[in-house]
Amino acid sequence: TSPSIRKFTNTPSSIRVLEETYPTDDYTNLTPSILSKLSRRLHAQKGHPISTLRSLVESHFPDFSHLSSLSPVVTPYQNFDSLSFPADHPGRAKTDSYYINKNAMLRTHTSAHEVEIFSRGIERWLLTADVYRRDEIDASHYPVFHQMEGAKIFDTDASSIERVERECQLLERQLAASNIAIEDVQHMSETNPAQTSHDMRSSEVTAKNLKLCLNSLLYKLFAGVAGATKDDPLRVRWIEAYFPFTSPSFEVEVFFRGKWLEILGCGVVLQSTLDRAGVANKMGWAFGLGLERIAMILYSIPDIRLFWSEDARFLSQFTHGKIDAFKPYSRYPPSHRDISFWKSSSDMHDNDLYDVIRDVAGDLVEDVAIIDRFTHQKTQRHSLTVRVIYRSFDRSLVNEEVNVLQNRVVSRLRERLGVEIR
Ligand code: FA5
Ligand code: MG
Repeated sequence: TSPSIRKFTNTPSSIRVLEETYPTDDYTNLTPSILSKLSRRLHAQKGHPISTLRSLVESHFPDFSHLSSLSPVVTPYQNFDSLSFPADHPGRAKTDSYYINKNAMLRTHTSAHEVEIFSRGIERWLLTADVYRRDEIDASHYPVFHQMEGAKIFDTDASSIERVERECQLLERQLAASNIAIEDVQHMSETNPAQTSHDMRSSEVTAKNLKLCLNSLLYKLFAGVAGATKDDPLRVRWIEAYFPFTSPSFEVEVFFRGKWLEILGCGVVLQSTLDRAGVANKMGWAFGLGLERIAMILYSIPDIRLFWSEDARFLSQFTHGKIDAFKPYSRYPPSHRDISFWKSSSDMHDNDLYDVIRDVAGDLVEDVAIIDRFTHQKTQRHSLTVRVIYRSFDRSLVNEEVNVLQNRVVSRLRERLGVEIR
């Protein structure tokens, strides 16, 4: 919680997370709504789209170790320092991540386990896990989601690199043109360089192998996507990216419902990560897939909240191992409510607002948009106008009920964030 929240709430002196008790401190910002998600493990729920997607990806990498039961509670060292995040990286802030206390947090990405897994001597692996981030509220963002990390490392001598190159040639031959159009980007560039400790050729071969392995997965996953044809193919593009723990780095985006949707990040593993894991003599690549984003495309699922539904009308549509387009059940009308308020201090973060709304309204909130912001000339106070859209998947919300939710949001914003309603 930001200092502004702490001032207005009484955090208990300890909290229980997955059967363990932790002391709280001024980092503690886990909310009940997030705590309730820790035991769900959608990736292990047979028949659930996230679990089927995981099986499909695992079957594409049969000679990799398949891991899926590492605890979501990690140290900031694992999540950030072991991956060379700088001390002032914004991801470390309490406004962006969920902390149990200063020394324990919920992982924000599966990369948090890279050093640990490489140091066990595993050279090719996939890890599926739930990850947690304080983020905006809309159809493709949810504070809990699932990632699948994949990594492969190998020896750096000439004959090992040649072997990786031969594998590239084989993969290139297998990748046939189809109803998917993939736009590539350079393996390396001035803004996306090889690491100083790598020679150019090894780095290029590693980046190329990474892209081919992922393209081959994308062809397999997306070949059957409804609507794509040879003449009007599904569009996929590679772009340059930046991560503190890879170089060169890339992201992949898919054109979905009129927008480019980012589905994965990846790159050549930073040598310092491998040094920390005690495998300094190897090099290789890693990727992190956003499973909900990919499943939304594959199953034609319009809203990320649906993955958390326990409604039989959602769950009964899926069979383990099969991808069938989701048949949306009747959409009920949305209701929106606006709130305008003065912030209690300038360090209140938008994510504090989103957490309070999520905590009150759960999955009945579909979207939160900040529609106006200004600073009062004389008093320098900050004002926000926020539009909250409520909608249930299961039933029509009556006005009365939306009013009750909205009143609860308003009083919670007062209590927890000290805002003054305008
Ligand atoms: C990462 O998390 C990196 N750890 C990925 C990586 C792994 C890079 C290994 C290099 C090497 P990023 O923050 O971009 O990167 O998230 C990865 C994917 O998770 C995104 O592409 C997106 O598909 C998904 N994602 C991110 N935020 C959300 C969210 N709030 N809700 C749903 N999916 C999300
Ligand atoms: Mg990204």
